[in-house]
Amino acid sequence: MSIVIYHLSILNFQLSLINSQLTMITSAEFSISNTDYRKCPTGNFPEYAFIGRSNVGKSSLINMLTGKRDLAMTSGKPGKTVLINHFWINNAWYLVDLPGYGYAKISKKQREDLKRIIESYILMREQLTNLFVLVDSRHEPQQIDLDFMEWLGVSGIPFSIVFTKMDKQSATRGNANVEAYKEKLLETWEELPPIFLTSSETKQGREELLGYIDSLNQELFG
Ligand SMILES: Nc1nc2c(ncn2[C@@H]2O[C@H](COP(=O)(O)OP(=O)(O)OP(=O)(O)O)[C@@H](O)[C@H]2O)c(=O)[nH]1
Ligand SMILES: [Mg+2]
Repeated sequence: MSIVIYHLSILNFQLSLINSQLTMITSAEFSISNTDYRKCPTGNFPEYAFIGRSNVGKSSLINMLTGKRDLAMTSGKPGKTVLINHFWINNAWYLVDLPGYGYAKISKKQREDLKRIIESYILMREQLTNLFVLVDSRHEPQQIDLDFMEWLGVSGIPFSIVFTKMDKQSATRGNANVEAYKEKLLETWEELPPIFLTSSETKQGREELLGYIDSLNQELFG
């Protein structure tokens, strides 16, 4: 009996090793910054892009996922990322840091330029496999995010929702906010997209997000 249990636990250990290897990031390098999706990297590699309001934590999340503190540029001030930034992961796929939307303190022209850059990338970039829409877990649903997700739905863009900054409040409060958000979404959506709860400070959600990307890669590569 004890031998069987011993063997089972070895098997379990090996399985968990395979699992953690699958979701491991072995290399992450900055590739290129662009304002035009047509100048983004060539080749048919899957891309996973991060979008959301300015300052929500897109660049920090990319650094947390890759384990590289300074890979994507972050800032306490909103409006830091103004280009489409590609990061080459495991010599096989890209993470893409996009500019934020909804930042009020820029000119109308700058806002329109950013909107055009973001929208054309999302609508036209064939390699875009999944878009992660980030929302701050501390706030009530914001109309600008709900409208953006509505636009994604109408445009047929596959997306997931990532709640950020979970460390900035108690787990009870954070989970309650996420539940309230889901209820709000269900007023207009028949089904909820995949949802992830994250913190770039505590690395909460890292395994889940990487595991999800991995499962989509597996679907593509077999
Ligand atoms: N406590 C905490 N702070 C975070 C987290 N994620 C981001 N921040 C902070 O939030 C601020 C904005 O983070 P960024 O990653 O630059 O946000 P962004 O969405 O890329 O912003 P833009 O590029 O301006 O659109 C920075 O001061 C980060 O340190 C988190 O999970 N927890
Ligand atoms: Mg940024």
